[in-house]
Amino acid sequence: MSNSAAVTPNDLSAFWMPFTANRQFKKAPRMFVGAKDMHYTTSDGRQVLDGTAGLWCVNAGHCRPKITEAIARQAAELDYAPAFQMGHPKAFELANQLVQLAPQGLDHVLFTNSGSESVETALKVALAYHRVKGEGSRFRLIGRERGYHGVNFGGISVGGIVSNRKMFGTLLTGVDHLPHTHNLAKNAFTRGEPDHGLDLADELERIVTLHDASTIAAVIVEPVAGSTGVLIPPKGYLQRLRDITKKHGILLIFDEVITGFGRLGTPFAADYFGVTPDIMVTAKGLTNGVIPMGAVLVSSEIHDTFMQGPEHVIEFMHGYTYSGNPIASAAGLATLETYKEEGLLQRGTELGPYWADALHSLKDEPNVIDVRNIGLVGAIELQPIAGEPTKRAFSAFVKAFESGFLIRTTGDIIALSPPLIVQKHHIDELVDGIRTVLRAIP
Ligand code: PXG
Repeated sequence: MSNSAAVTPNDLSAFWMPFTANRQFKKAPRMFVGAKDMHYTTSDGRQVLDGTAGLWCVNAGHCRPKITEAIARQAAELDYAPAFQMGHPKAFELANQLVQLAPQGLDHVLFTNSGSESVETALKVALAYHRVKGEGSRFRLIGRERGYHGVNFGGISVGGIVSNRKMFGTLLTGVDHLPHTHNLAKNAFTRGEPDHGLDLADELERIVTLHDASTIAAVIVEPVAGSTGVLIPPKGYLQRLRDITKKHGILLIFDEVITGFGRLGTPFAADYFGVTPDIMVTAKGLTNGVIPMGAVLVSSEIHDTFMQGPEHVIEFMHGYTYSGNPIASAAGLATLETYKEEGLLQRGTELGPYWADALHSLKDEPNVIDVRNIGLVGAIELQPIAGEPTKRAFSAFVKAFESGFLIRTTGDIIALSPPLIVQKHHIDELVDGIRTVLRAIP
């Protein structure tokens, strides 16, 4: 139906929207009714350039035929198969493809339905692994300030976003946090990895000394923190975390929900930084955001540790009704095929320098206090309005939407992560649009 009036619901009260200022939204709703490739169509018939790949997930662009057709075909052929004690071929095929794509050594896959569930799965694997190995004293989980690991209890416990944590009681016990690495005083306007802050990885040694390694199960970090505004790790930082965790028998978990599937110009951030974790958490780009699905990749050492005892006994007491759902698996396979056929996982490497130049041309625009970039991700940090944090960036978001392009804001930071099919002229359009917005807002 193309008549927008007919598809716009007139009562918005029933749907309590996620992570949304509900009352404000419902007074002036922003609705999408269609999408194709790099653009959304709004309910009033306007085209909006997608500067954020939806919510960092539509890496191949919107409504790609291979993916939509695979979903339709699968829905008609095998809609659902029980996930426990039964199988269907596409889940196995997708797991194999993921293992092929992932860094060497991550050889086994647990399927989930979201990034949040992938995080919970990874944390539970880590705790149970140590216990099965006879090291059940390793119960602590270490996250990082400004980390985002979804919204479930494990994820907000290891996460480092105060507003996502403070309302929810005691969370998980036995959690500690590394300091975040964001340092504008030393690193503002850096292209790629900043020079300062490697020593912050050594804080892990301090935490290990404080608690003793024998109590620590795992460290979880986003290789590049996305949600809190594109925080790029200092040079050598992730390798240092790898060295320290290995030394102490602590598992390293990379949350690649955003960085996975080509965001940095390599299949995973682990490839970009040349650092392989023990567990890798993914979702979003796995199915191009089209069908909810996540995947957790684990090392053979972890997997094989569980595969003992009587064979009729379930080795790991965990899973979801929709783990490896047939339609999600079909979407995942078609998505990986699209990435491969079009070379999308390498686009960030090819276009990276152009992207960086375009973003950094905003350096001298009003209120810009930092520009940072890596792969096809970027952030423009704005000076907050005194006494009204987040207001300036939110005005930019609304103004941008009205002007025909979608950006994402977090705090007073504009975050950008276009679909990987983005062309140079889209980048110019996006950056020029942001320039105009920055000049127009207070
Ligand atoms: N880990 C990371 C690193 C994420 O970025 C999750 C876990 C949770 O995924 P689910 O699928 O449960 O939402 C995420 C999600 C934003 C934004 O604008 C980021 C996310 C979700 C929505 C908005 O920064 N990341």
